[in-house]
Amino acid sequence: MMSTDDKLPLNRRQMLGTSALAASVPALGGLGVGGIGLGGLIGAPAHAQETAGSPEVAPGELDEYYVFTSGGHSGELRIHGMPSMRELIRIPVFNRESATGWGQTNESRRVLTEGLTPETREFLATRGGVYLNGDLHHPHPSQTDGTYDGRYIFANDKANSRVCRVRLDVMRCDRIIEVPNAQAIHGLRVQKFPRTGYVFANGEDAVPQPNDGKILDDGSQYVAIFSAIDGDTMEVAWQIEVDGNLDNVDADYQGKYCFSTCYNSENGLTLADMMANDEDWIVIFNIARIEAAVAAGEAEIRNGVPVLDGRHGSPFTRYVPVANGPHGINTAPDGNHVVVNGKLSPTVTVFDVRLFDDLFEDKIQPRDTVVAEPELGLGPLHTAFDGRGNAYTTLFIDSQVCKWSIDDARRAFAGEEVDPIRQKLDVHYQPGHNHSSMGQTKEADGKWLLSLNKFSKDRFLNVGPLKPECDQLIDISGDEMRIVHDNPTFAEPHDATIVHASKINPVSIWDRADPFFAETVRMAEADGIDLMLAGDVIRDGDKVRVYMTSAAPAFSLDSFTVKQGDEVTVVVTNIDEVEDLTHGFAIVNYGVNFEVAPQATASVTFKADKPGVYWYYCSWFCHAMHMEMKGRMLVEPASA
Ligand code: CUK
Ligand code: CUA
Repeated sequence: MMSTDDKLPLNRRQMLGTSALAASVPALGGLGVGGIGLGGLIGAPAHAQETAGSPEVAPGELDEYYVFTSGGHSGELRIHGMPSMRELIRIPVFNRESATGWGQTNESRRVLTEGLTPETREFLATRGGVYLNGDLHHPHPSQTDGTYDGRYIFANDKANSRVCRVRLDVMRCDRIIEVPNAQAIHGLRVQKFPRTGYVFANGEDAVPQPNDGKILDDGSQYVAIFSAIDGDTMEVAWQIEVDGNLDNVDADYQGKYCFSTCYNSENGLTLADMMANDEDWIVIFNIARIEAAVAAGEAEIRNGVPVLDGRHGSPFTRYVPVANGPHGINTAPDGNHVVVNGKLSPTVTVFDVRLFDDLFEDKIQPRDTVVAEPELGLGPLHTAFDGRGNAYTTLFIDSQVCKWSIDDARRAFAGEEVDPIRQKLDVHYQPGHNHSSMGQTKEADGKWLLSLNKFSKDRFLNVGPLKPECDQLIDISGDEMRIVHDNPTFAEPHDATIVHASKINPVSIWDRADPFFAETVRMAEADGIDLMLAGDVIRDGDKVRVYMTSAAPAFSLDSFTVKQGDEVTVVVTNIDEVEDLTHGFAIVNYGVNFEVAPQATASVTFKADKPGVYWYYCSWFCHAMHMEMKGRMLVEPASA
């Protein structure tokens, strides 16, 4: 195998060594625990108890924060309570989910299919009609004036180039769009000011444009696409072509700029090529200039979306060189500083957004916007903030979190003799993202830090070769960081958002007028059915619509009869009005199951191609007579 070391400048090899990067994953069990000494800063004393933070939430007590955690390649979104770190619920999004019927009910399939391109729908026609996988990395709630407004949470799907929106009132995904032209939507953040507004989404991988069959084995002919999606309409507002690729993204607090990291400025098609150059860059997008050009009709319409050219020399973008292979990019709650995490470089690069106006007016050079570049340790991936001027950067290779002062980093950069590093804390092991409470808003409160570690190794009972990840809760309220809790998580939280509970106000019972099942209500109305009183079977050729209610502990139909070969739609309306009284509807040996929460309607459509007697039953335990909450689907043979 060809060595990538040959292509790297000597200083990079020394700082990190690509071989060290490759070797780090299997070898780091010991390395992470002991740390590799840097000035005695490593490891907070385990006994440090000066600060107030305790993860204990007594039985019956509620957590102070919601944590919206990505499910990675599980495709779902999860909610934990903080500080207990109890997992509260899972919200299916890009995955197929058995308990709720996500991906099976007509209501969820509408969400999963209506935002797909015609080509993708055709592609999926022989594959069950919906994607069965997704890779959700970056869940970010909508903001107004720099803080959470409780409306929505948005997230990306890297695996199938989609962006979703989850309603925070019912905690359900109501819209998924496929982003055309771009491939592998990875970095995602929202516009903070004046509101969301835009959802910014990075197409990580460059492809031929249009990607219609030409292979072009020269990566320099591939183009990556940055997208701004309107969070209200979930339509792509505009796209912009960039040089290189796009990894992570963040936005400013002024509503003027957003910015992405690029780790493949080489447009390489192999690992060696992607790491070839000494430097990559961040690209800064000028939102006002882009909007003006789109409004003036200067964009090319490609697959229904206005696309501008933002490659080098464009008025819409500026490229600022940073060390090879940057990853996370994080705006500080002070509203001015943006931290770019070096990954392959032991440094982070700090930008001051107040200099971006001058940059776009060509009054200063790109690197003049850099105001600090502290060396923190090996493998900086992501940075969080406490609102008191400190930053917390994960060091993947060192298995540490490094706490440092932004102000001191600036002073050191300006030539003063000052060490910006405050503390290094061992985490277990190999942290990716980390998050502070309210830290991605101007209301950062500096209480908690969550380190999302990629490896758990020895921290939990051995469950076989496939191990959980390890999320660690760190008290940052005092001068010293202190780990107070470990919890395992299934594949694979990349990112999380920690929101004070006061910002989120979900309902407990569905509104009958909710748009989520409005289409099904319209279908019933066309059949002359009142869903709250239903117990009907409507035949329409070989289509049969079965309407029933559920009220603990009975469905309104004890049985219904269809013919083999019929296309059957079963519509269940939960008329119970009691909080938490969810019913389910499962048909044995027919592969059907879904959930119907209080006052909701849910439906499923299938072909009754097996004759015989099939019991249906309530699958969500609802009553002392829950076992008896059932009935029979009678499928008469076609020959009868
Ligand atoms: S990326 Cu996973 S550790 Cu997808 Cu936000 Cu950095
Ligand atoms: Cu209804 Cu169980």
